[in-house]
Amino acid sequence: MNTNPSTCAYRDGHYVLPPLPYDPAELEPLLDEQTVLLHHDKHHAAYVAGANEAAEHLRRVQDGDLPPSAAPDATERLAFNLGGHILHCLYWESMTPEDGEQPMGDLADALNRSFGSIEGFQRVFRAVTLAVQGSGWGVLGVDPASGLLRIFGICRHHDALIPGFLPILACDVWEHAYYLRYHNNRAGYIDSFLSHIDWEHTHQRLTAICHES
Ligand code: MN3
Repeated sequence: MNTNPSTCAYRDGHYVLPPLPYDPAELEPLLDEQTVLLHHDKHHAAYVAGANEAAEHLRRVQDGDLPPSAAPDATERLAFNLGGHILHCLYWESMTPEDGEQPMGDLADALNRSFGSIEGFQRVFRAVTLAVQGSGWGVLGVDPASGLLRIFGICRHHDALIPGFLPILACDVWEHAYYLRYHNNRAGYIDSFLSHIDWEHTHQRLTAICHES
């Protein structure tokens, strides 16, 4: 599997919807098949289409086919839809049908260094993700200044991110991600997500970032 969602998300001049890395029914009991299929085939696909449309509008501004006044709106739509596309690529790769996988090696060391313990990571991730107002994400990634792992709550797909932050794990807390199964119990969904994290691929993403820098 490609460990860098940003490279699996664009091909031949267009953003593309990658296939799910597992059979959608396999994520039971974390998520039901209907939720996964709707989420991937409708919601994620719509962000891909929206990112391509916004990028095309920006090309038309460059070429003089659209007035310069169209650029700010197209840029905002690109940020929203491209943020959604990249985070959804990461989301699918953040989960595994396996239950109770544990972080190992360098990733376990980084979590311990950054949060004191795996339990410390879980405590902060749960609290931050639960508190995201409205639609958004809980994201774990690398702080480019300190090299420590940090957790941020992101509103929508692109608000409240620091420059240079490199996400390696993402939990979607838009209601479309969990409402069919968990209804208003976001905390129950987050706890289930925490026990189905694909730590092996998260480790590969961290390794890829560390080797690039
Ligand atoms: Mn979503």
